[in-house]
Amino acid sequence: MTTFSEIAPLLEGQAIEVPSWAYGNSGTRFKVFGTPGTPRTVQEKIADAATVHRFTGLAPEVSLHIPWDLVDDFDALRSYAEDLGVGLGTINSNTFQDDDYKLGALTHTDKAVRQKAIDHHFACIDVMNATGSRDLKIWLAEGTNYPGQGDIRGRQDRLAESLATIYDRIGEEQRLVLEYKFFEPAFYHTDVPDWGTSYAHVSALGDRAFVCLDTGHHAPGTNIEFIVAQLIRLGKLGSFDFNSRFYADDDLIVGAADPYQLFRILFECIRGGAFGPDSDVAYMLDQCHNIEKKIPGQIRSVLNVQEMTARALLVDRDALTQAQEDGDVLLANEIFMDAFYTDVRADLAAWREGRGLPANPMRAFLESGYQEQIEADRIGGTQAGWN
Ligand code: LRH
Ligand code: MN
Ligand code: MN
Repeated sequence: MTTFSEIAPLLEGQAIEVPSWAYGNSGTRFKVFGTPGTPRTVQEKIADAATVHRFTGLAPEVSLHIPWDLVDDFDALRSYAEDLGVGLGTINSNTFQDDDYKLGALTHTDKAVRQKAIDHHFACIDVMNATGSRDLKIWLAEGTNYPGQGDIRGRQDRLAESLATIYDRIGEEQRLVLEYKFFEPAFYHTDVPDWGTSYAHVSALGDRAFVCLDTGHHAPGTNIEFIVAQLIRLGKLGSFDFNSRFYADDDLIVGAADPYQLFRILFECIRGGAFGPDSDVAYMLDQCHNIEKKIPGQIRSVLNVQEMTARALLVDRDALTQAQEDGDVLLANEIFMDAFYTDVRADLAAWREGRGLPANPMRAFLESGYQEQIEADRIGGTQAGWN
């Protein structure tokens, strides 16, 4: 049996990147509820993200979405973030909120529209150069709603060409990560619906292109940890967008719907060498907090990832391998489940205290007065959100 003290050093340095948009208002197509204290500016979103890091020690980078987080001076934004103790992480492009992209962006039949979308990615790379970001994350809201509406094959060919043009522009130390999603907003076909399509494109691009796996972007019942294992095996797992879902792309708090699935995913990361200082995989959240307070929602999220990581590290891998090789089905499953059922919360609390962090980050935040302060200060102006 592996003990907590044996795995504790491996938790050191765990980093979960948080999305700027988690701090802004969001909602469904039915209603966006405003939350008191919601940031009005990118700077306020970063300040809130830095607060999550201050209380948990787990979230040293904030991911930006362009143009939601567009500012005049990204060098200044970087210094602002660094002064608050966080860095600027992945830059997410956005080709889903412009009328020109109604029928496609990187896949559009009109070369001028494709070039506009490519230019947007070039602008994102300029942002990355100023912020010091490593990853350009591309998610494409492209596809068709009706059979016959578009030439599926032609769209793939144009996509490959557009991606190659963008990839040519990224720097030696930078990476392109391509996210897939099986439906929505397109409902008949999506141009990058699954990991295989993303893998085909990033493999054609080169060594600095990888797949981004968003946990909410699969059909119900999909074995996501299998995809994780396969992508790690192929050397093409670039990043995660963590969230949880009951039905579709719900973007709920990671680990809320199915902590066991999160455990299984993290186990495959650990097993595959994609966890720890030698791994380049970016662990990011991609979530929205429609009805709950955003900062506590993010604190809960990063703690959920930490907790399931600790449990996944507790799997006695030697014993597991032995049981697997012996063909002992029930023992292998028992070893796996023993780790999953281990309550690590008290150990983690003590471990945090040993590092000068609050034993209970959620309670410490609620008692800190930060929420009351932002609710009092951030009155007026337009609240930032999914705009
Ligand atoms: C698409 C997505 C993608 C976007 C984010 C806001 O559903 O997961 O990562 O950038 O949501
Ligand atoms: Mn995502
Ligand atoms: Mn999504």
